[in-house]
Amino acid sequence: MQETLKALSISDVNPGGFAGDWMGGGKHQTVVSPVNGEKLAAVANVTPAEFDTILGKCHAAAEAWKQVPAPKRGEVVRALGDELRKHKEALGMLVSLEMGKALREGLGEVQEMIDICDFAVGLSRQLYGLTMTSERGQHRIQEQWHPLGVVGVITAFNFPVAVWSWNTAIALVCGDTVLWKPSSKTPLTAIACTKIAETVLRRFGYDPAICSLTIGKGSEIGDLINTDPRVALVSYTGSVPGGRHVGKLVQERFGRQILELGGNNAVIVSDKADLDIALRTIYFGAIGTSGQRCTSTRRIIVHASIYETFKQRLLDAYRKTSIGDPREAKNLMGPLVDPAAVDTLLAAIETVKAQGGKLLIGGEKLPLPGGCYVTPAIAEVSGNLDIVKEETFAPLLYLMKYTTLDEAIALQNGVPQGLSSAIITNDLVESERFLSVTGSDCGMANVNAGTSGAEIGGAFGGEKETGGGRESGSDAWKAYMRRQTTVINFSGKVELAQGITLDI
Ligand code: UN1
Repeated sequence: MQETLKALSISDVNPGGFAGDWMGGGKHQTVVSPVNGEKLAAVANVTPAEFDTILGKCHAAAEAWKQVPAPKRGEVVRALGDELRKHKEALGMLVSLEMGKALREGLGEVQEMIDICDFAVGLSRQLYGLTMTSERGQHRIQEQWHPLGVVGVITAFNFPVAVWSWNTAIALVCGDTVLWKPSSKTPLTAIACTKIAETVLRRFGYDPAICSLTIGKGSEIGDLINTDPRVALVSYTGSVPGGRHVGKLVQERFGRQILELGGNNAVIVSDKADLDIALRTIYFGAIGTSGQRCTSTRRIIVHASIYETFKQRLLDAYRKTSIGDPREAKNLMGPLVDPAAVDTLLAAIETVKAQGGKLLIGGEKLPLPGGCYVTPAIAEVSGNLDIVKEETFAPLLYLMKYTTLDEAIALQNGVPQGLSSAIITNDLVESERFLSVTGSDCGMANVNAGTSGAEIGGAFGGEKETGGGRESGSDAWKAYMRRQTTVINFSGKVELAQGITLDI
């Protein structure tokens, strides 16, 4: 533990604010590891006055940064990726220690950071606009993309470093600066990442306030980000109620926003499925990150003819799940993030039962140090009960039955969230139907692949209460820039559009 903290320059007490200088004159917060209940380190939160200084510097840094040619900005991102490669082991371990995910997943998360840096470096030589034909002779219409300014990045505990990197790597090549407010549950990984970014920016001679940090409560520091017009874009990852709050505040001032909110992801298991594929993808989707991914598999909709067989196979796999210290390779499941998350799971299970569902397995608190370990639960339900429509951020999987594909798709779409979805089938017609306009209504729809574990190359995000935002790959970069449509007249005379004539 000490070795990891040292490798990432984390001290006993760490200032939680950065914009070229480190500062933290606010309340001290002790970070306790859910792995064993031991203290990791303390963080000094920023005060509102310090927030103002940090944002001021981050905003000022944007002026020079936007004028650096994009491929040169890409060089910084390449170096950031290289630095992350060097720190992969330590950072992956700190992710596990701070929020409890299995080390293999902590390392996978850092790999996502490296991957998005590679993607962004290529992007730095693109950032392309379109040209259109003009109705006027010797005119050209063209669009170009300019940086926005400060991007406020508010992240959740469950992907404490990757979500920052998706936003930051793209924002940096787009010419924006970044002000990061991490979850109060995971401030140490945020400090470690900011230190890495600081080293890289200083090495290149750029203003380190380009990657600023502000640690504090969402209701205080988060709202200062949401309401300040100096923050051009707020990229928020969190719960639906959180997103509703952020959305209103940012919209009020006509700021831009990217919302990545809750998921309620289902897998349809067809009678034409390869059940080995179904089992492996659902198992990882449901217990990975202890069910605390926004992409976690929460519902499985199984064809009636294979329902009992598949249920037994899944229960067998669940029985064998090794749960414990996430640093040990044999453990597939670590703790939940904190004792409150355990209470949430136990309460949800009681509600499921009260609403007519049947608990098949799991949902027990384990007597391990730290008090955050549970056994993953499966509940059998008759359909989308009220509790099933909510995202319980814990390893609670709902199992339901279908007979026709129409019915399965209706169940899949019959929740307020729309992030990720999957069908396991070897039938081409079923697969195409699932991906068609009358199929899955989610931002991500997979065939014979699970709901979680999206690659950074695709656009990441979802519909309905998931918020509509897109991050990461594809053309998600466009949300981090402002589009400018330009008309260039090289005719030597004035010709008005829409055929309007003017005799003067
Ligand atoms: C999240 O849970 O907020 O697709 C992000 C996945 C990961 C990212 C999850 N690549 O599961």
